[in-house]
Amino acid sequence: MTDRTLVLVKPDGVARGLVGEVVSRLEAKGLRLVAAELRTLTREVAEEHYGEHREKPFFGSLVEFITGGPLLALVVEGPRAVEAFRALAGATDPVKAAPGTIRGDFGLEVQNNIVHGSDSAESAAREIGLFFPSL
Ligand code: DAT
Ligand code: MG
Repeated sequence: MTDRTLVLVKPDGVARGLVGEVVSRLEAKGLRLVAAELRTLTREVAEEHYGEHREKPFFGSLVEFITGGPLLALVVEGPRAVEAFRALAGATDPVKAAPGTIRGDFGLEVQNNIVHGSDSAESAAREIGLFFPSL
């Protein structure tokens, strides 16, 4: 069974030149690119994407950050793609993320944690629909 997940190389990752590193790691793992687009999110799309965090104290800052520059949106597929990419990304807090993961190797701050990966099949379907409605 082939699953799909939404991956974002967030604005910090794009600005730091980590696009190649992220794509190379997920391709090396065996995940396959289905769609890719560099774009700057509108506030509306950002608030929708992070809707589950609307009541959190960091929500305003998170929306500013994610709309603050171009990001790379990817749809990738493969067996257990959601779980596979979350494992490559590492824990949300890059200081706690294991070395060898993307966040563990390249990040220091919770907000600026380089990548997003959908956290469940349901989230993946919702997020892919938001970013790539034609898929
Ligand atoms: P993840 O991106 O690992 O799925 P999440 O869904 O809990 O994590 O949070 C979404 C993003 O919000 C996360 O990538 C970084 C930011 N974030 C989470 N917790 C935070 C906190 N305590 N302070 C600041 N930013 C936070
Ligand atoms: Mg999440």
